[in-house]
Amino acid sequence: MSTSPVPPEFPVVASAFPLPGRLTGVAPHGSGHINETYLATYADAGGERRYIFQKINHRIFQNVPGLMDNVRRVTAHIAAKVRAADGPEAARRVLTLVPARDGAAFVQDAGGGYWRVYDFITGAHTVDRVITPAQAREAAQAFGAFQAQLADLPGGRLHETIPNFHHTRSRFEALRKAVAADAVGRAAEVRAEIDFAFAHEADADRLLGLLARGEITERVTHNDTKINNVMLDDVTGRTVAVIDLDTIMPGLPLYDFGEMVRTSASSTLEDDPEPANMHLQLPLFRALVEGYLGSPVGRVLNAVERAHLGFAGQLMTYENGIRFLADYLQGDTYYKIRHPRHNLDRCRTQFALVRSLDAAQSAMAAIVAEVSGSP
Ligand code: ADP
Ligand code: GN1
Ligand code: MG
Repeated sequence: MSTSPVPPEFPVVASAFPLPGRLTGVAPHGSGHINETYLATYADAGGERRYIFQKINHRIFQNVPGLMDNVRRVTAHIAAKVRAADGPEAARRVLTLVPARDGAAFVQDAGGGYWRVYDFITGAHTVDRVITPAQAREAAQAFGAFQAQLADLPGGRLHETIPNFHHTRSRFEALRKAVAADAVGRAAEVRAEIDFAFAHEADADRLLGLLARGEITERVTHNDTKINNVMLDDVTGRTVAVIDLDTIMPGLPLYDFGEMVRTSASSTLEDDPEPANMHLQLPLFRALVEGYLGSPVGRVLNAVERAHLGFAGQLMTYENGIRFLADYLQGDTYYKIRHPRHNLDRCRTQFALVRSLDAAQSAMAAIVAEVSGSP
């Protein structure tokens, strides 16, 4: 899939939402791999207002009404909490859906595409890469606090917006199928990556085994805790809000922490074309552990979960690597790509990080023990 410019149906879609004033500009926004995100500006005599329009990728999210039901429940629940705690700041601390004119949380365009609108969170930004331990600590604290906010979400189990999303065994079987089918004739070229993936197969079952034996617990988790899914204040650098709520569903806290390690304790971007640039940065890992264990979630993690914080990083990095590899083998049908070898670059750089994480398991365990033991 490649990135698309603002589509021709945009004005009709925009007119379905009761936004004040006149649409004065719209442009693609952000660097997400799945949805199409646009920043739209409206103006009237009172000034300018900005909104985020998103066309939801419904080839990937096949139950959009269910997904939007999750988003509505989660945002309403968090909004009630931040209104109580944060007063006037509350509007920035959670995504706020703008209902369509008919009151629905989304609209469908003539081609069947699904669209939603959020208030633009002002005075904040996202980063694609963590540079300082302070940023890593902040992100981990934010995702930990976010998960704690959802611990008492009423209304029953959330929809699984992508079934088996972090079921690494299923991801592995999908790769095996993609290799066997070799739909676009790329398998020979990536033999080394396939061999690496197959050699690490046993890892796919480790957390699933702990879950099956009741040693770790399912909770409501974010499941996509990439650093660019947390908005940071332009002035203070502190967390404003956790965003990208499409994959919130039952999951494991270790998936959330592991995904943070992958994106926030690494030395370069996930798609760096030079895998040798990619390795674990232990000071950033330490900051993540401090932030996560210091957040309200730290109080609910058991000893088994703590003991697997480092492994979780390795597993999520492996999982992303095999997903990128499977997509490359299938002809790039899932992630947005900017060039033909993009998924292969991503895969190779993820596997470099898996190696680095594997080599650092005991160093990571020592850090977790040290941070857990400190007052
Ligand atoms: P994707 O699922 O494609 O990653 P996201 O929901 O994460 O989509 O949005 C992509 C980017 O758009 C984010 O990384 C962020 O920079 C920006 N963004 C999303 N929602 C908002 C918002 N309400 N206010 C300001 N920026 C936003
Ligand atoms: C996708 O939507 P985005 O860009 O935040 C993907 C994640 C991957 C990530 C890899 C729904 O996240 O699972 O970890 O790319 N989201 C989905 O960068 O598949
Ligand atoms: Mg995102």
